[in-house]
This record gives sequence, structure tokens and C-alpha cells, in this order.
Amino acid sequence: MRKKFIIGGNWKMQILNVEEAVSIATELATTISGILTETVDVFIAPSFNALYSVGQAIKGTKLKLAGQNMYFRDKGAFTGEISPDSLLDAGCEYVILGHSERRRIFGESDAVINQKVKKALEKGLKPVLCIGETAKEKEEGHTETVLRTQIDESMADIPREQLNLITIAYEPVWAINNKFLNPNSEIKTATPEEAEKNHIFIRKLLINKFGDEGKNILIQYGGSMKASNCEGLLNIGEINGGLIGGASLSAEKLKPIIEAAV
Ligand code: 3PY
Repeated sequence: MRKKFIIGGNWKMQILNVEEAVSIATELATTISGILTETVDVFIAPSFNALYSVGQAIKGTKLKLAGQNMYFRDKGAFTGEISPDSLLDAGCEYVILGHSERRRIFGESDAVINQKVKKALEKGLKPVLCIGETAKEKEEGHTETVLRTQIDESMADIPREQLNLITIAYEPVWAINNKFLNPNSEIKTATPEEAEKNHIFIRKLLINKFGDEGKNILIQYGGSMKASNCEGLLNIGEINGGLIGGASLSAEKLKPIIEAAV
């Protein structure tokens, strides 16, 4: 059986107006319509201001919509936050949670991320849960401890029957092209060998924690995946797709990555 892939475009705060977001999304939806197979899902996560319009523009196409974040309460006096119901209203199927930019720049803890994951599941959104170690944690030999803690704490008390709705995105922080996260270090993409080792470790953690159900949770790789390195990464057994930053900002850049997955 062909393995399942999820390719996600994390647009971060890069596409700043609605017209441009709709135009890229529309082109991407057209591009994938001819090439997508049943084993591959593709989503994009635009900025919140463009979410509804993009949702309308891609309605009925194979392209799916994701939020980049979400609060863990339904409604109320939470200035600056977005409710799961607003994401659903815009047409989202997925929500990215616990991205390292949220963890490291905005101080989100595993406990908060865990509340978000549980709320997303309760509301019928599919969480894309990001985990990954920093350059310093890697250099000090703490990668496995960091990954174990992030999985244990952000996946605490998840209903077993909903585990298959979660995707893990393993994104080594040192591989993310972000000067706030990596002020002094050169950005490197994980080699296929490094990615494979950590994906196998994450799979072991999931199986230890959830038994057989842990075998079916999809694990994306993230951190500067692009046309030139996607094939080597996507060929790895335990890699089920990618969460893609810069290379998801146009249909032209994302197409080769999707083609490598189909
Ligand atoms: C990147 O590739 O830069 C990402 O952070 C994807 O989420």
C-alpha cells in the first residue's frame, strides 16, 4: 500500500494581503487538481485576515485550509486570540499547534499546547502538532529528552479514538530559517540520516505511549523543506510529508514537493 502523505504550507506572517493570498491559493488549487492522488493531502495556512476569503476561493477543490494557531477556549474576552469556531467558520480542516515560533517567541508551554490539541479535537479540527529541539539542545545531546517531553506533555489525555486525527510535525528548530529563533547559527536542513533517526525515535515514543494506535499517526518533517531536498526526505519510511515554510509561498515552489509525494 502506498504510504500516506500530508503536505502543509505554513505561510506564517509572509503574505500580508488578502488578494495575494487568494491568488496564490487559487493557483495552487488548480495546480494540484491534476496531480493529487488519494494518498496525499495538501493544506495551506494563511494569515487570519485572509482565512475566510481563501476558504471561499478553494471551496470544493482538493486544497485544504488550516489555521496557524488557535486558542483553547470557545469564546470570550481574549484579546488577540482566535476561536476554534472561527477557524471552522472560515473552512479550516487542520490547525497548526505548538510551532516552535509559538513556543519560543510567544512562550507557549507544552501544557498550553496540550489544551489546544484537546480543544481542536473536541471541535473537529485536525491538529498538526509541532515538536523539535533547538540548536543548543541538539549540541548538548538533549534531543531525545526534548522530544519525549514534548510528546508526553502536549499529547497528555488525548482520547484514543481521536489519535488518528493528529499529525506530528517534527521540525528541528535549528533547521528553521528564522533569525529570531536562530540568531547566531547558520540554518541547516537535517540530512536524511538525521531526520530518519529522529523520526524513528518519535515513532517509538508514540508506540510506547499509545500502543498500536501510535503506529498510524502521521509524522511530517519540517524545517526548510524545499524542491532540492524533498525527495531524499520524503523517501524515508517514517516521514509522512512536510510542513513547509518559504517553499509554500507559491504554487510553483510547492508543486515539486507535492509531485515528490504522489
Ligand atoms: C519552515 O520550514 O520554516 C517551517 O517553520 C515550517 O513550519
